Amino acid sequence: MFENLQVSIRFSTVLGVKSPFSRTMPLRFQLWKLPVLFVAFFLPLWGTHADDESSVRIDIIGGTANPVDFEVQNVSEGEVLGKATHQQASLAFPASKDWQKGAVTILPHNSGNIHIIFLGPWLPVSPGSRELVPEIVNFDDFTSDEVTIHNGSFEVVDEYGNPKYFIKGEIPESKPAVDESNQARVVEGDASEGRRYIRVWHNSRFATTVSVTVNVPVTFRFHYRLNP
Ligand SMILES: [Ca+2]
Repeated sequence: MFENLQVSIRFSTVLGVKSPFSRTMPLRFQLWKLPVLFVAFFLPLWGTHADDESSVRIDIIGGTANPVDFEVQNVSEGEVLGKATHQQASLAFPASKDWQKGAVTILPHNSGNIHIIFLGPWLPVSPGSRELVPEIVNFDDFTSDEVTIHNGSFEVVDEYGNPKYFIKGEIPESKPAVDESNQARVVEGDASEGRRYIRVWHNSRFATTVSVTVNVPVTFRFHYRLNP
């Protein structure tokens, strides 16, 4: 969970920087307009255990300025990594190279914004190593019946080719380096829904922000697979 803690701290730092965009705009609009090259919302921590190599990961962080407390109520075919805290959870879902459905339900204890981060498993090449196996995974069709999600099918891209309403985060001094071969990006082709989906790994990922309401359970659904 220390890893997640650092995620939260770094994310707060990034969001604490005054945006050149209107301060009256909702947070999610500021987020997707931030220059993607300078957005890195976590620092790595070199723990003692690796995630399952055949898995995808979703991290949920309970906002920044007015943190949202929440609990994880249900996870489909997946598990909560470590111990979820009241403001953050890291979830792993077993994956194959075929698209499959996943879901997670949370119960917010107050209203506000939460961040959903799509990434791959944390896989050091050896115990204690900073170098990771870049396991690339795919996500598509991110939906919810209870809250508004913008561009959850990743069909709309911005001028950088990134999905609108999402921000890209990359680990500084990533090993291996983030480059064209492994950078988080939108892929066109064998999508689960529509024409496009995202590929990400642990050190290069996308995140989006959604607004939640106190005591209204929210189920997030998505499709995922290991990169074929
Ligand atoms: Ca899609």
